[in-house]
Amino acid sequence: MKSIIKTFLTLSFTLLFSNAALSESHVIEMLNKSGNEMMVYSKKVLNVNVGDTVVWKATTKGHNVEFIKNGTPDGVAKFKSKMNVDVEYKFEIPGIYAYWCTPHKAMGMIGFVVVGGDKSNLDKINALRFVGKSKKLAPELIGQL
Ligand SMILES: [Cu+2]
Repeated sequence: MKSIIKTFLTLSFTLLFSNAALSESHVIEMLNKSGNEMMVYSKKVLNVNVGDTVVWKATTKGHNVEFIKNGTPDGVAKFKSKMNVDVEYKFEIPGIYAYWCTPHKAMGMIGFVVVGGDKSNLDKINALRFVGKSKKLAPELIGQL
């Protein structure tokens, strides 16, 4: 009986930890200022695994997260968070996700998440139209994907 319990516990722990290793949580801060940059996400390019969650923290107010139209893999629903609050998103579909902060999209507040190392929608990402300061920044970031 004792050995059965021991086996059960060992198995439970193994499952628990392998699960934790499979799906991670990543944090990106939404900031008014970082070094000498204004209006930025703390990580502009992030690679995650399928099933991982990203939490965008409203470290400073006045920001949000909006997936750019045609800037996500096929089958991903429209996503636009409320202003001023922490927001999280679980990435289930592989591919490149391009997003921006709605009020600061022309100030370079853009970001990219690559899910599962899948860059099959890179052509669509390259075809996106960015505005203002983001016009120059976007190709630089896309080059890092
Ligand atoms: Cu913003």
